[in-house]
Amino acid sequence: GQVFKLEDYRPSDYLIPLTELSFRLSPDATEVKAVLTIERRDGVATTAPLVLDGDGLLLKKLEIDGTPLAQSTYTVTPDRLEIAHPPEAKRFKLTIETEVAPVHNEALMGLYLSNGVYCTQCEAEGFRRITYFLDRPDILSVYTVRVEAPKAEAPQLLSNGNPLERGEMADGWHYAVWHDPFPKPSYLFALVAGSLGIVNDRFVTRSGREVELGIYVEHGKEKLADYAMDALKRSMKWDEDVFGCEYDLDVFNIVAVSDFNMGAMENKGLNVFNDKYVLADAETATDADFANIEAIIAHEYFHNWTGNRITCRDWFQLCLKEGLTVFRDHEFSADQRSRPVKRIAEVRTLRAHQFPEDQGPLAHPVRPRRYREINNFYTATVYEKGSEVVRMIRTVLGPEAFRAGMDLYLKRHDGEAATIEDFLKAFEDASGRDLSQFALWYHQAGTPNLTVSSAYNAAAREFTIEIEQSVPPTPSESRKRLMHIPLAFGLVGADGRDMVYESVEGATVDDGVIHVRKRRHSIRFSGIAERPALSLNRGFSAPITLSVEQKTEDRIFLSGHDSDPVARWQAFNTLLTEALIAASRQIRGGKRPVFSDRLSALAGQIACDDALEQAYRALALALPGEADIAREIGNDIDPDAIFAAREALAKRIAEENGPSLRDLYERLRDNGEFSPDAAGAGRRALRNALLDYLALLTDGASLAADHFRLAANMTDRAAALTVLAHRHSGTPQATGALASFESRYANDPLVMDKWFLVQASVPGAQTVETVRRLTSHRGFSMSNPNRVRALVGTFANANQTGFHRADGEGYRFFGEMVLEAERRNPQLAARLATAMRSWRSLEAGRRDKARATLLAISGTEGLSTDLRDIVERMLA
Ligand code: B3K
Ligand code: ZN
Repeated sequence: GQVFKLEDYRPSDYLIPLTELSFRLSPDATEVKAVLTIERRDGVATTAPLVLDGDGLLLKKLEIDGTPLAQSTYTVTPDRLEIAHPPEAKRFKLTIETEVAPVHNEALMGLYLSNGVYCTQCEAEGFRRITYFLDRPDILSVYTVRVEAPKAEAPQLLSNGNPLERGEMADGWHYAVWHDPFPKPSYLFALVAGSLGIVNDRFVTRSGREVELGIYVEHGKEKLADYAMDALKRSMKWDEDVFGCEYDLDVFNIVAVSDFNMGAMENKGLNVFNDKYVLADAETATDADFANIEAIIAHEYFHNWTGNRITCRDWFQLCLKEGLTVFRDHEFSADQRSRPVKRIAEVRTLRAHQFPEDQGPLAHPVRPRRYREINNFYTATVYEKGSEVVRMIRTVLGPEAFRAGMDLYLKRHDGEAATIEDFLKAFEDASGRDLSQFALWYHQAGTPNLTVSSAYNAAAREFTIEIEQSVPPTPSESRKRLMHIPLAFGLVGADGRDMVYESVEGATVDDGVIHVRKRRHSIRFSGIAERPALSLNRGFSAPITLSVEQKTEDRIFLSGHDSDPVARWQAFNTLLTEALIAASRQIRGGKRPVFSDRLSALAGQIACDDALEQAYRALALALPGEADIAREIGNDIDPDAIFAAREALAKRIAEENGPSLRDLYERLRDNGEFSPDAAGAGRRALRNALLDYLALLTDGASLAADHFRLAANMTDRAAALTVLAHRHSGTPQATGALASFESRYANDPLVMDKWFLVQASVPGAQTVETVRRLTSHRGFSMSNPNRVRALVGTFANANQTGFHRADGEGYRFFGEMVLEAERRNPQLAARLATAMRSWRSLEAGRRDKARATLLAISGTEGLSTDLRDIVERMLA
């Protein structure tokens, strides 16, 4: 396939200042008429051909300035329209008529039907599946859109911008016209038409603009959109307060659809959402669902400035809008909920998704230089690491200079398609600082590692930290340059307070941050009265790995005393990880695992320490996941040994602390109204974390069964169901709970996804058969991405012992599913396939079997560019 390269970027010869579209909607023959005002760019020769992108299009009519084009003056294929000799005039009007079939569009890109609702998805290159166009993000155009449909089938007709006009037509049809005054790239175009329930509200911006808010959902689901609406209004207010960004149209609409390739899409004034991230109430959604809805509603709304008003020059700049907008939604959630708890959750997500990507065959820089299929670059690296890089800019510059840089960026590039260089320049100009070494975070792939040791010299009252940085090689980048790593730290004294030093040499240290810029730093602090415990990467100031020589004593101390909650959590998590790695080695060597008494005692203390936030305690009690442990081990992975080690430690913690955990569990019992806020969620998280341990003790199954039966909300019900299915699989309690859940929610596909998910993640060799059987369940469908991700995605990503079954059956089944998904929806299949990205770190037997599956996929004829790209990179 073709490789697109950053260095090949050049501006288009032609621009499209105005785009007028009209749609006559019908499931198998929608007529699309595009009237494009085309303008030759200054200095471009009149002989330059006009080449428009298409994808599977059928051309019905072509005119320039009202005159049909002679066959000999253009060439057309489904994927390309070339007009060899456009008019000599600087501006002309090109009219293109195409016909598309939404009902047959199973790739869910372009115009398609979801549950009878017409909707679009154009990012990254879906607009070319609607009409021929310069389908690239640096072509900004003002759109006017007319939509026509039978009124009975589609009472609601929506597009971007403000509503201009609507009216009746013959034969029961009607129309609506929308106008979006803000020039935008084609990937932000959207259209929705259908019969939907509406939730309305209003927001008045700080300068007094009255904005009509609308959330469109399936009829009967209106109540389930209340939380999303509330989150939207809070987002609008927060963006004004924190970033000075105000909304700019008279309406803001959100539509929830059930067939969607990702979470949601930020189309100007008309966000389209996967309904999973809109619909929620206590009965059907977990606390995690509520938190996701809040974050994604905010994320898409925040794109209005970071993405829409300022968009990307080309797709290599994707992190310009995504990394920045993730950073903004993280900050929003931190402000709405608990900042430390949010940050710990971010760290866990980054480690679980971005680290394995960065440390495996799919590694790429936050701003890639090459791609074969851009849809495969909506990755954890672009999004999550991209957000970490923005966070580090704030750490390096400080909050005031950061805000000044953001203001300058927004002002300077409003209405433009910008680059990462533009973004960094705004911060350099606003702060007077040089970010050239820092910029490597965008350009260089791989997770940097810092090796750290320290020594205390009592006589000299000096504390010395030795730091060495390295960046491991990644595909096509074997030699790495030295990075600028802002490492937040503290020297924790015996009283738990940070010690104050008199002077420091060996690196720039300011405001609790060591600026690591060289290969090696030897940093000496003077005036230190006693040996401190060293707290590193506080607040997770840099997305790196640390190899720290540190006494267990110090880690235990920091687990109880570090004033930085993230580092405190990290200290305990490191203790757990080290114990689990050692135990899995013992198990592999045929021995019984040994754990120290102090570790389980510490777990009990943290669980019961009422001075700590409940959500924090829940996070601390969650043992490192099997995949986390595998990543830390690095190679020759045996998932069964890791699983056994984790089970043994959980059991040990439960047994050592049984009565106190049980007592706390009782004290946390729910009594009163459900509230999805952080405090309520924290209490439930802690209680459910306790249940997970208590379920390992005698009568655990009946305790979990009671928890399930008495649950008054989905968080508790799903937690109990998981404990029963995972820890007491096959017992009457587990079987009964699964059956009762199924009958209660049989008609609610989003809740049934949880039922699929729970069963797909049951540890052990037999789950592959369960999952295979569930693919024939009447609630399952290979053409709905949420269903596929809940069942097949969960099996591959969240079931280490099932997926990595020693005989390779997990991989074989998965390979079949990927190919099955691929026939309809290449994007979904490619994303699914990335679950195999860490195959090389497995022990030899599994590695060979995983490889055989990847080879079988790559040997399949007629593979999509999407899947081929992923599989070939994984095999390279
Ligand atoms: N910008 C979209 C993602 C589009 C993915 C295209 N394959 C959602 C978001 O990041 O907000
Ligand atoms: Zn985004």
